[in-house]
Amino acid sequence: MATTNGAVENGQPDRKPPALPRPIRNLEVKFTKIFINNEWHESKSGKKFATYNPSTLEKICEVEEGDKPDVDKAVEAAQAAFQRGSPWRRLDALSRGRLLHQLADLVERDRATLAALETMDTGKPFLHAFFIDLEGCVRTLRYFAGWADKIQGKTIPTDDNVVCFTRHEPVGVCGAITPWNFPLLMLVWKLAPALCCGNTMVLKPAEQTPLTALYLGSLIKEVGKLVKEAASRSNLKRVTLELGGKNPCIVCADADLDLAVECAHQGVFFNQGQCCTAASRVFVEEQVYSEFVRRSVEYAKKRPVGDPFDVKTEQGPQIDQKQFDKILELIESGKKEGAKLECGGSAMEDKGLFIKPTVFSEVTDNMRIAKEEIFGPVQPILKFKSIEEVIKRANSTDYGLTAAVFTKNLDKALKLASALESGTVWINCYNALYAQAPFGGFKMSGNGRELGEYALAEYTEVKTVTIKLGDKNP
Ligand code: NW8
Repeated sequence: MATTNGAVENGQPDRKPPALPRPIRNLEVKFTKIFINNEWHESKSGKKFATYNPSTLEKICEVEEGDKPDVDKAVEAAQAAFQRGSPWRRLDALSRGRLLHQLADLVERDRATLAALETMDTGKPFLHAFFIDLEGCVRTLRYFAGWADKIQGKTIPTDDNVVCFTRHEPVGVCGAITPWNFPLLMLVWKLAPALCCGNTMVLKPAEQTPLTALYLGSLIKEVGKLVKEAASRSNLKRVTLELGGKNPCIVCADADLDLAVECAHQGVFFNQGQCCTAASRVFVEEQVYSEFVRRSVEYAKKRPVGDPFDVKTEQGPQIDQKQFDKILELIESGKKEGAKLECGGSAMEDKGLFIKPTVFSEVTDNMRIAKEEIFGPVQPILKFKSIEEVIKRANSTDYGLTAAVFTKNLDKALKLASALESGTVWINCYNALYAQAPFGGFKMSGNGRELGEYALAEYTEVKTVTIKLGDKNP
């Protein structure tokens, strides 16, 4: 039943995701070319690059490799599409929103195919690709579709006899470089707010994982109507960045320990540890430290690692050899620097880029595993004695993306929420991301925000219009 503030009691949404379909294992890859202006193009250089399935190390296919001349061509097309008077610029805001909804419909139609492509390309479990990545994509597209006709300025009273108002105009051609850990979801986080504000976009997916981005091109083609303006602008490019993290997860002695253990575990191991949000420094208060470590090790040992198309699998392979080697090197540094290896600590025996869920206890702040972003399935657990101490230690990093706190004490939770230097603080939960809530970094973790109303500011330019009114009365 709905409550007066619009929330749903018990947090149970009406809209239920579809049941998990049987995963498509041997999907034929249809789209491997560069998508510009609603057409498929070969690269100007004639070059291609191969993309590999990280769980089998087999080549999936070859993809046209874009380079500077191809980017120039894409930017020219995006500028032309943004020309004043072009079909895209003449489109009314409601229709812009409808196009984003239609794209969401097509993503839902082809959800199983997109999830299977994502699993082939990244090695992430199909279960997660289907229920997290694709669910997040659809929600983000629909959320920003709704904003398209609600972007508005303000009317500003001044000291003079003028009418002063602002317009929130699209900035123009937006360039986006998207990462390999959530290829489609991170793309949609940029595409949806950019298009809802009326921009055009040039997008470069990571070389490791281009396939879902290309498939989305085919869906955009179905929606039809792409775009045509050139805006000659100064070279002061606006840049928003979402970078790394060494995110503290603070477990107080008064926490619900079952919840804290489970959330800290999922928080660091989710997506093979390849999350900017990874809970990669777990601070546990001394009274519950040994019990927390014991239960976390139990969890890690039980974590099902293996074939990402198997629905029981929670952890697949790392993305590529380079990341795999880097993670194993950091694990070795942990052993050498005197952390206590509780479980894991090496690669799985079978072929592929699988790494055992690894837990280190007795980790201290100066160790490399406590300072460097690992981006792998490694959980470093540290001990703390007081709240003041843990605030200082949690904040003593150049990063500041997310932080989590587990406590039943509301005063403590709010004190930590204000003291922690990060763009997000989760209390008694983890990875609680919503299309409606902004997400981004403090300090070296980045600039600007994605998702929520705040994301619109990154894709719009504010114009002030001031009209002097006549002095004489009519
Ligand atoms: C956009 C994203 C989500 C969503 C739900 C659950 C678990 C983990 C993630 C997640 C709109 C609506 C929902 C997650 C996704 C990306 C990163 C880390 C965690 N996202 N989710 Cl980088």
